Amino acid sequence: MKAFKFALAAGVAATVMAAVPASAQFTERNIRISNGVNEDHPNGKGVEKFRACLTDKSGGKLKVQGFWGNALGGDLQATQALRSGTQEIVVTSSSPLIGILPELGVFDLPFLFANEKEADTVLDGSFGKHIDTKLETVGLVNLAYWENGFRNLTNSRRPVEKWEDFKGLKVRVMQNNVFLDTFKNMGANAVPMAFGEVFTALETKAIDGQENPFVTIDTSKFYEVQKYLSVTRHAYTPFLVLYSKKLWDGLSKDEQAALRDCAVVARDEQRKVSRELSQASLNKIKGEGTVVNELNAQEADRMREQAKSVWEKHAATIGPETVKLMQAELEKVRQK
Ligand code: 2Q2
Repeated sequence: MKAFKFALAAGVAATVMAAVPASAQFTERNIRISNGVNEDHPNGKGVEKFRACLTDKSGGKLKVQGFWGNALGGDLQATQALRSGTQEIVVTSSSPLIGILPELGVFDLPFLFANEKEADTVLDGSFGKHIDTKLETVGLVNLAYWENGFRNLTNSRRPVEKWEDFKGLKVRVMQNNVFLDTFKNMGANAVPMAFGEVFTALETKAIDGQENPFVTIDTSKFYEVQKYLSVTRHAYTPFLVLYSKKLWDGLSKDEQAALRDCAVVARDEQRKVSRELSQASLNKIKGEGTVVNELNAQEADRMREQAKSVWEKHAATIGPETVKLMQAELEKVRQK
């Protein structure tokens, strides 16, 4: 009986391990993923999928540990930890990293993408690869582009229905010159600030407003300290899923392949959840008493016109070649 039980247990183990070829090289590793957002953000589901996929591919050798709400430091700080090789992964907006790689500023250009399809096609195609190659030169391996989402303005003072309504509003922006100028250009008093400080700054009225996608306004509870939400969709800044190049170079080919594949499997899940939650988050924010306004088509056009000078001003710093390549890719998507 004992022998039978043993054989059974060994059989089960053999079935579990069958997915991983005997020749595959995996070492026991603990992979830390830093997030600025909270775990109920779609990134939570993304990290869950990433973990399950890696368990599968590595026979349980690659273990994933998620950290939430800036527990391992803000986006920039965590990214620097990757560059010095003391931390494995950060899921970060591209925007706070333009000091490290100016080309990333292309994603901050106001009204760049019109919809999710444009964003997905450009990010998952050759333009995304163009940026990935540049990221490697600064010590960062981008595994995939996840969704942050279209950004919308919230504030505690008044509904913003046309660009003149920005006048005098003290709005937190990411630590990024393109955003700083976009909001200054609208007449706002733009204040660059790390994400982790935003809730308290809104609560204490040190600032009037901020801008983020619905899911972040929901999961970071900004609606609790904001009265108005204007659906401006003024930018779509992607999330990068970055791995420390220093640590990456010490991984086996099998480990690298598993990490890349799983970040993409997780991306599809993360985007799906993000898009589903977006509407639910908006409903929740409304239900909590936030006054929501859409922009009418004419005012949206005027805002886009007003933002054009920001493109002109920043093309040189971002790199004219990168801006042109982005425009060419967008034209291709729009012709389809
Ligand atoms: O407004 C922001 O700073 C956000 O979009 C954050 O960059 C983003 O949510 C990250 O902190 C993600 O972990």
